[in-house]
This record gives sequence, C-alpha cells and structure tokens, in this order.
Amino acid sequence: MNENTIFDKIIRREIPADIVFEDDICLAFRDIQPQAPIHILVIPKRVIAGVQYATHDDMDLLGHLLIAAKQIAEEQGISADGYRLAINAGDHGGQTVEHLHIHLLGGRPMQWPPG
Ligand code: DGP
Repeated sequence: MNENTIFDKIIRREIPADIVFEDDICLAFRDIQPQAPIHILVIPKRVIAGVQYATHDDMDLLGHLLIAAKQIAEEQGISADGYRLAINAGDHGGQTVEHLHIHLLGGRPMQWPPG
C-alpha cells in the first residue's frame, strides 16, 4: 500500500491544502486544478489506492465518503442547483493519484457525456 501519495502528504499536513471538511474517517480539500467553480476532493484517511481495489470490507467507508460529499455540497451552497460526484479509476478512467478520491464538482451546469 503506497502511503506516500500527494494526498497522504496532505492528510499528514506535510504539504498545504485548502481543507473544507475533516472527520476521523475522511478529509476534503479544494482541487489544485479546479474544473468547476466548486471542485473538492473527498478522500478516506485510510489508504485505498482506488475504487477498483475496494472490497466488501470498505462498504461503510465508501458510504461515509458519499454522505460526507453530500453534506459538503450542502455547506458549499451547491446542493439546490445540483452537482456531480465522480470517481476516476485506472488509466482509462483518468485516475492520476493512487489514493481513492471522490470529485465533488458544482457551481455550473455539467455536461454529459463526459470526455
Ligand atoms: P484524478 O485525475 O481523478 O486522479 O484526480 C486527481 C486530482 O488531484 C486532480 O484533479 C488534481 C488534484 N491534485 C493533484 N495534486 C494535488 C495537490 O497537490 N493538491 C490538491 N489540492 N489537489 C491536487
């Protein structure tokens, strides 16, 4: 398990991030390359390299991340208009950081299909 991704360094406060939410299980911070007016990453503190590596043992954790993302959307004032949650998995999914993360995107209308 790689615990030295950029996100682990953010969890350990070794590099700065604009943190918007934290609890015992997860951390949420603004994406450094925002693709929307609101672009926040929600990550577990426990390392899972990606959703493709999740197991049934991670069910509670994955649920926790989704509920956290939904609460953050409410706090950020984008819930009424709507928003997108996205998880990129592997090369074809566009995943670049090997630490599971949910993208919370909002503040503008999203398009479909994604690129
Ligand atoms: P993905 O492509 O799904 O693996 O998304 C990784 C995201 O992480 C990407 O949108 C950019 C963001 N990111 C990469 N490095 C940093 C960093 O050092 N700080 C922050 N806040 N975000 C980062």
